[in-house]
Amino acid sequence: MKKFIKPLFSHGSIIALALILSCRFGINDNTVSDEVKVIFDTDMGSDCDDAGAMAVLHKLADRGEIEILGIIFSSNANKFGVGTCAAINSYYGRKDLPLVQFQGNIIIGDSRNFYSQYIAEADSIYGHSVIDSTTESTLAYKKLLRKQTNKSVTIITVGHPVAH
Ligand SMILES: [Ca+2]
Repeated sequence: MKKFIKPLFSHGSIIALALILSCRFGINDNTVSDEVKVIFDTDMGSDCDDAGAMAVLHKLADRGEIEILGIIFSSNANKFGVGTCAAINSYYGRKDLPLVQFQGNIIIGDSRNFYSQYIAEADSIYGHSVIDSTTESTLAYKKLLRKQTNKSVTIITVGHPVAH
């Protein structure tokens, strides 16, 4: 019988970490920049890479290296992805972080659900209130960006930003 070994990190999580680190250090030099303001775009739900990337994001915020302005759930194929984002935000003490979702008429993303429903519905454990639906993202994106100065926000995506 063949035994398959799954890689520790998926392509998505490696790309997300690279993007986060490039924000932290800048692409062309090794100098540490000031706190980076981040909007995180994710299609949380079908794979674990988005959860890993979000955990890294929250830890960087805990260290004061980034400020998370908001989380965009850019998929509508797995309705529990947004609740998983809410649970992770709550777990890391950011229950009130803006969290919005794509609500377009076309289906975007991966509908597989390996863990997201369990986590999204575990509101009694994590203390979050969003389970499978929240505010539409397009207007929220604009609202988040309007509050910031030009070129001051980094959008990190491991989701489907073209949906907006
Ligand atoms: Ca993803």
